[in-house]
Amino acid sequence: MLERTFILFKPDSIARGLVGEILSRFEKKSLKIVAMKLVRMDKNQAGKLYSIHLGKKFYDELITYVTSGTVIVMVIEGINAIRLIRKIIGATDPLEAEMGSIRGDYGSDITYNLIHASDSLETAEREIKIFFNTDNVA
Ligand code: 3AN
Repeated sequence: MLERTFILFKPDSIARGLVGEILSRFEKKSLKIVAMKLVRMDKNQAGKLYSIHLGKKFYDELITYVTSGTVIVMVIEGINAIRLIRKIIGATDPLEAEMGSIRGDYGSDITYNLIHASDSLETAEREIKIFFNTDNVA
């Protein structure tokens, strides 16, 4: 099924100059960028994005981190895009992520893990709306 998913390049992927490398892996799998922008997230947006983690012990560190610098948000489209991108990215914890995945190859810390991708169609719809006016997404 043709799906759209929400992707966020976290501050460490930008600081480390890994955006092009990561994006090219998506493009080589025939995934298409349909919307993209640079954002400095505020606490309100970060709180909405990570609302399911509210109250967990890593929550404050996660919010501080994702609001610490510029991020890139995008909508990516492709066949089975949600599962495909989660596979390309690898497990949340870089120690668990398979070599060959983005976090397996470049990640070293569970908080500073480079990139976020939606885990379901419902989540993607909710997350896209936090950052994009969906009337303007091609
Ligand atoms: P993913 O980004 O793989 O979808 P989520 O949505 O479960 O993972 O977690 C969101 C973010 O919260 C992760 N990318 C990571 O930065 C952070 N996180 C998740 N679990 C932990 C944990 N046990 N310790 C520290 N940070 C965590």
